Amino acid sequence: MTTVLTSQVKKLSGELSIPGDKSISHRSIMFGAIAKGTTTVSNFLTGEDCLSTIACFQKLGVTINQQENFVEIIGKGFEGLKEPTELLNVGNSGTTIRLMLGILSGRPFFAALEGDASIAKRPMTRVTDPLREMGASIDGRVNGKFTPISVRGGSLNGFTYELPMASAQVKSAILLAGLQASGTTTVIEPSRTRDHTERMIRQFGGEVTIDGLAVSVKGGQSLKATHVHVPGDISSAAFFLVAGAIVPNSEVTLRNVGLNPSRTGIIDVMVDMGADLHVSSEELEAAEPVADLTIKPSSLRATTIEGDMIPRLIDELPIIALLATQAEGITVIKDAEELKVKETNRIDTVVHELKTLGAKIEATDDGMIIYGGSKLHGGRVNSHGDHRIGMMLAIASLISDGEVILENEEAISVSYPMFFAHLNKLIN
Ligand code: SPQ
Repeated sequence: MTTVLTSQVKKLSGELSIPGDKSISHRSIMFGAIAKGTTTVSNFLTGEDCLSTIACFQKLGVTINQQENFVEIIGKGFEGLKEPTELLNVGNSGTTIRLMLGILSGRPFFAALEGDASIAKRPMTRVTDPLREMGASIDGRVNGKFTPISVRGGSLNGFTYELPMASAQVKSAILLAGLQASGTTTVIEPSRTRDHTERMIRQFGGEVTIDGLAVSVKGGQSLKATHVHVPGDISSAAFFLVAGAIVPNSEVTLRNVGLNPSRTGIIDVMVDMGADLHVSSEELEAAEPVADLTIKPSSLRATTIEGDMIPRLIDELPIIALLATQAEGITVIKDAEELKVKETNRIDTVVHELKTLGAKIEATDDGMIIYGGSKLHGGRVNSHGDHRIGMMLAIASLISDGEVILENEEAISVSYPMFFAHLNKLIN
């Protein structure tokens, strides 16, 4: 679908309650399914990716009742999962396929997984290689590199694995397999990535040991059902944080945003760039910390984003690139080659689409160089089927001085189905 975006906006004002975190919503279904008892989930994200996770577990024989953003999962433990009679379709969701491969590796049955055209291009050997090393039989296109992928699980051996890249999905897949393996499984990360899986193991009554960059689980643990309240997704809030920082005269408050330190790189970078960002009503004791965020425009300066910071804001880099077009000076993003294997090659799509709107931005091998102080103009842009690119372009349009037409707008519903409704609430 093609849509004409709102441009030349004079100000944004008001407050939003940010929808549930995508990463935590996926994991709440998965842990509910492998735990024993009835798990309830509130503020579940009803984005297409998380609905794919529900559909996959239903095909594995798990009873899941969903009513809007409240979900009930009747878990019967790992052993309650049944051989599916149909293909498991993960849609556009990398998290679903990679974490499910970890779960299915320990199950003594056959399952086959597929996804959409974007999933078919995303690398899977990062999970299939270590899971095979643990003992799972996995096959797939190009020797297990791409979907469709089949897995015949069984008994697994615990092991120690040094992650070649910073990836929470790979870490989580191995930990989920490790919970079913003999002995202890340890994952050593090159940089700390989001730790929602580790937190959820504890929330469901399991044990996980964290020693620096090493995360270990013992096999044979039994998880117990619980209630999960999903905090607002900071990756969704990021679009309105940047919008509030670059649209003149704005004041926007975002309620209940998840502030897990492994995800708050966007806040650190925005503050470093001079953003007028205020954190209030912090609740740090919950399984996942939350707070309200208020943002107003201010003069912004360029920055360099690299190293251990990258995994803490990997999904926010497209919208940070837009922010950097409005800062004074040259912003450099380095060490972010993982951007190339997301829903699109996000280095190429960000650079190409922002250039169409008049930004001065260059792609590098592992990131981007963004020249600040650009005036954006109208143009015809494309999400390329990537939700984060679509939302970044919708925010860019707000400060463009001509008409912006967005192609493939529907991709946005993967993570933020009410995105345009929320944006319009702030414009009016
Ligand atoms: O699920 P998917 O498609 O991989 O989603 C993305 C996103 O932009 O929403 C990445 F494209 O988020 C990933 C994130 O980049 C979600 C995630 C998780 O829930 O564990 C971890 C990150 O991926 P990775 O590969 O760095 O582990």
